[in-house]
Amino acid sequence: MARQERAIRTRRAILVAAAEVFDEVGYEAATISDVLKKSGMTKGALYFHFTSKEELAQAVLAEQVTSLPRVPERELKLQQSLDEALLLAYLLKQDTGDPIVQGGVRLTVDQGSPRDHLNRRVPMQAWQDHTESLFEQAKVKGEVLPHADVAPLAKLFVGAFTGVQVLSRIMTGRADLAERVADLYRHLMPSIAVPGVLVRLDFSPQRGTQVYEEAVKLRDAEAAATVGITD
Ligand code: XVR
Repeated sequence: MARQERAIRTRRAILVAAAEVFDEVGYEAATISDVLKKSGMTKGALYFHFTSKEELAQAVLAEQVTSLPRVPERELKLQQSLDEALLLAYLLKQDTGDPIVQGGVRLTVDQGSPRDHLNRRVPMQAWQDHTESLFEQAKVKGEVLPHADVAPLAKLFVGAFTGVQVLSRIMTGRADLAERVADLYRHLMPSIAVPGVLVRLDFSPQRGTQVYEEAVKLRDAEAAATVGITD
């Protein structure tokens, strides 16, 4: 058990270091030796977990969506979606952010070369599926206008989030990302939410910080509970 725990931590440390390197220099320029230097791990440890730079990048891409801590259940599913978007904006911020989310997003939006063999569809498909499922739950609960079709809407939201993220990154180093995301929801929600729900949604961009704290508390509580069961 202790050894397994150690292996998990080592893998994590390598992955975080790789994500940081990818975020700093991009996929092409990144090298395994940068990752070794940053992580402080040995070559043997790295190659035990990952056999190539490509495998490291694919792992960072895969964990992008799961790195987002779960937002506590909201009474309104559409608020939950907005809170997730604000949480993601928070995690993408330069100083407070999450390296896997940041590195993963850079790998996803950098066009790269077809020869790099990275499958950037993996995280995008996961975001689309996740968003669609949340919208579907909102629909079942009667929050969504009857004519609204949740599958194309989910694609629209993922695409729009990506767009404002790229723009905010270029223009302000993501300093205004939370505002841009709140704006996006403020403008799209009226064509999705039924009026009674629309008036109850809280679009304030500052929610991100508070949502982050709540999500981390929830994750820690769940982790403590799991340890309690297996010990
Ligand atoms: O799916 C997403 C949310 O449901 C809000 C719409 C966010 C999708 C983020 C996609 C990611 C990849 C590149 O962000 C990028 O800029 C949480």
